[in-house]
Amino acid sequence: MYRLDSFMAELERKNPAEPEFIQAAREVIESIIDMVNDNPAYVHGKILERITEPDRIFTFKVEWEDDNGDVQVNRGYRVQFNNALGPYKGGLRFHSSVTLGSLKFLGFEQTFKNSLTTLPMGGGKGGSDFNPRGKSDSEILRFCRSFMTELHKYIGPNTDVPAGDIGVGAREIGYLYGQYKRLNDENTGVLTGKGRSWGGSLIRPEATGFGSIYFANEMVKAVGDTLEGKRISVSGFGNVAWGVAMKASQLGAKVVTISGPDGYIVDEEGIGTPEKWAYMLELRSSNNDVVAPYAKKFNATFVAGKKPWEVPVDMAFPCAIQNELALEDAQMLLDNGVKYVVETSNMGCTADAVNYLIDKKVSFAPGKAANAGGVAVSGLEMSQNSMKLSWTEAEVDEKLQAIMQNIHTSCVQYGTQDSGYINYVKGANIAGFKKVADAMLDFGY
Ligand code: 2IT
Repeated sequence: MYRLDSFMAELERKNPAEPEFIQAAREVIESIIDMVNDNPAYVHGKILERITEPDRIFTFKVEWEDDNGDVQVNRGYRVQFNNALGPYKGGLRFHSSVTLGSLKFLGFEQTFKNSLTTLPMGGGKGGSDFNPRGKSDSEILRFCRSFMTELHKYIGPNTDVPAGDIGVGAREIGYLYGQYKRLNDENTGVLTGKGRSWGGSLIRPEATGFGSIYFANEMVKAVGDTLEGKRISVSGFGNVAWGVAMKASQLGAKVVTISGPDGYIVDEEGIGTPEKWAYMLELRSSNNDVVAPYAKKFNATFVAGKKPWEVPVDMAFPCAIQNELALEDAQMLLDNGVKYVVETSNMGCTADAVNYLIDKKVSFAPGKAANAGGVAVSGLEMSQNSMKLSWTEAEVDEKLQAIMQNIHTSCVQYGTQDSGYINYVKGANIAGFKKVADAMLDFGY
């Protein structure tokens, strides 16, 4: 019989100074502990101890030369968290906030997210504390080459398949894949998010944002509502925010904000034209990490140094980074009438923000459900690479929609309360956990 407090105390003792990992683990374990305690095979099989321990972790030195000829040293990581359901799968994050603890939280979340997609993928995550901001293209190239020179020893198309995440987009995947090919002399699906002409899946760049809107579309339908005419705030301005802005607009909603480390933009006309979407990509590829220039270009408002959660909206989509939406932000959103919060970044909301929103019966989707479209299309890219064929954009999009609908159905199945309120956190955690845990028991120890 597990007790939450004593289990969490022991987990904290074993993983000191890793607050994000502990936060992610607590959220999952709170949701599943009653179900686990009702199942003697889980309790006897020590499933919680086993599922919170990564299979293995690699850390390595990444030496590279900057444009001044100075040698720089960063730390690289790959956390192979759990491969019960398939090869380790999950992105690489290049960001100054990267630590072992943050990648353990991401690898842990990824395990359940990947399970929710129903595709055969285990969970992993990697990256580096390398900060791409202000780096030249050749510095990025040299860093990626050095990173892969070490990483290639630990990955493979049937064992561990990394992809992009914050700071790792198509350009970085190109440089990483190029070095992998030099070292291994093979063309395989060892990375996803590849370029379209060399094995990439159509709509992989759009997939996380599109998937999140497809999920949101199911959320509104579940309560007899529609996306048509909804006012939406989005944080971030990268790949994910871009996909959300495009698909939301196509389905009749209006995205009125994006944000960066410098502050946020309010565009009352909506970020709804191809020109604006193209400009988001331009801002991102400049590597300056700012959104302020958008205001000048499109006659919008820039609010310096703040997050967009003070803007009144019907739906909020955190799309930047973990813990970007705190309790006071959730309170402000609700005071201004928010009906739905769709966490599209990984663990974008703090624990007390999530608890508050659920307590107030706001329809809240956790990242592992709402943002699973990205890794789902990665899974489809792996299938295409294995079969040596390529599906059309329409085929991939159709599969993505079906997967997001299916994840929503799983959340409803395991998360609907007697009152009819859908607790998506509980639903996603139970549905994601069960498949991984059952496979682990099938395998013995
Ligand atoms: O957080 C995520 O799901 C990702 N960064 C995508 C991972 C992947 O393997 O496509």
